[in-house]
Amino acid sequence: MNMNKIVAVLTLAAAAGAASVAQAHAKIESSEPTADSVMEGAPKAIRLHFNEALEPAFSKIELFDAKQAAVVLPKVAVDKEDPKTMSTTVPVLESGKYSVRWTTMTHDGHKAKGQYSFTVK
Ligand SMILES: [Cu+2]
Repeated sequence: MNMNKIVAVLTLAAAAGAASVAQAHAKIESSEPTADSVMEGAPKAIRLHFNEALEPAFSKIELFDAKQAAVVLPKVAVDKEDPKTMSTTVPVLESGKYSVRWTTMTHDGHKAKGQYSFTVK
């Protein structure tokens, strides 16, 4: 390998490294219910939209009421047509403040988690 080739390979490696850092983790882009929203009626589902495709086996949505008691939810599903979205249905919720906690993993093996709240009037 001559010197020019080595420089070219190193430049490519650096570019690849920069690209993987730039899209390092799944970021939540939007959600239903939206963060900090006050809803007139209880939501029937929680849907979370991300910037990258999600691994269903490592994706989870938990819901807690104002007393931090867990609301039992069905297993989360990643949309077949939109693998950047995961969702679950929710039982009928009484009025109050709820917090959503989510964890997920993208196809590159990076895990991400977050939480937000919404209020049912
Ligand atoms: Cu990543």
